[in-house]
Amino acid sequence: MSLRYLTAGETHGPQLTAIVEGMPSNLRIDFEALNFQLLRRQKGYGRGRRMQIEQDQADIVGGVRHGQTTGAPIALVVVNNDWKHWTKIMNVEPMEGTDEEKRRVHRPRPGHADLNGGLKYDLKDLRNVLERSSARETAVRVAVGALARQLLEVFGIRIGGQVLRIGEIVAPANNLPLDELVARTEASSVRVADEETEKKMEAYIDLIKKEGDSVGGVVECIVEGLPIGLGSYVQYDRKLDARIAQAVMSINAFKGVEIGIGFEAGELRGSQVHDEILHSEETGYTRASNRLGGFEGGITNGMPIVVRGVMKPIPTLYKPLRSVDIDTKEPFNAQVERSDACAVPAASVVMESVVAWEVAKAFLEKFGGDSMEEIKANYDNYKRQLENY
Ligand code: EPS
Repeated sequence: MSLRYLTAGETHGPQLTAIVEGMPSNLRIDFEALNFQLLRRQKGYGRGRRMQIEQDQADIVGGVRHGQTTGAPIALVVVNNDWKHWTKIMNVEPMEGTDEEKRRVHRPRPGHADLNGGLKYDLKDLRNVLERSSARETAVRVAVGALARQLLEVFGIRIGGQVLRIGEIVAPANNLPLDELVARTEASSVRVADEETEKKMEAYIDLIKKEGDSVGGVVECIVEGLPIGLGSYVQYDRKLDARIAQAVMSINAFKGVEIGIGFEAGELRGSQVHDEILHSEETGYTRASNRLGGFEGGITNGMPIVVRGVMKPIPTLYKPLRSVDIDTKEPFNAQVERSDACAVPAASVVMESVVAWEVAKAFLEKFGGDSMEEIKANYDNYKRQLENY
């Protein structure tokens, strides 16, 4: 059985829930490390008031006993503190009362799922759409990704990320070792490696906020320590780079993804793009560069995976945009709602998490077994096979 998960829950409902299936038995769970990932997602300059209400924590309510996985499905819960302000509006029981009391939403916000979702599911209260399409759901996806990270860490696979752009402000290119990149971005309010850029980004977010606007950006994720051979060219849905692209595009507000040099490959010559093959006794096969971001033929080539994603500006604006009321069909200017001016630093953590998940899934497809011991034996055996190739 391959690794899979589903999530449920609304942004102002009681909790977010995930069920993760296919994790092997005997993986030791580091609860502190799990919650550290949730804390990372909550930080970031430019978040709104909601993040002051929440103190996300993932509670495991199935599949783990005495600190270790049992092989059974793992159930994860992230409670919404804000729920206590919404118990009536979001109650699962029928609710008497006026539209005003129910806080019915009938004015779709451009850029959100509101209108499309209302039409598709025939929902006259757009709250039923926005509650589920909210990026709040990424809290539990980060918890799921944190489990994947813990599995990968056992095999020396490590993940980091950085913000490369927020609106007009671009971070200078760097080629930092992963440890240093992680240390620097962890210390940064906007998850950027360069302090001067951090200040510029903060000032830019302040400006955007003052103008009642929002801003997006570009984030990068790096995965190191991978064996050659995850994913496959033999079938379209086994290409790991394609699966990572799907996962990144599934993050709320993401509009594009690239691997390695990505779109730049369309501008360059073949001789400027491909990564030359080297070999030595100690390292085995390696590459002189990593422009293809760790993939050829949808298979890892042993170089770090480098993925970038672009997040559009959050569509909930203080600045009005034109829309149409679904009751009256009359135009109106979209109303003021609480919002984040910029959630790009948080999105960087979400991207690391969804990439971790896809890599862990491909890892278990290659080395799959029901227990960590079985997987380790398969992994060691494959390593020997590579050494003798
Ligand atoms: C979100 C709107 C805001 C964000 C929320 C995502 O929430 P609210 O509507 O309660 O102000 O804070 O993000 C989170 C709650 C989170 O945990 O990231 C949206 O509309 O997508």
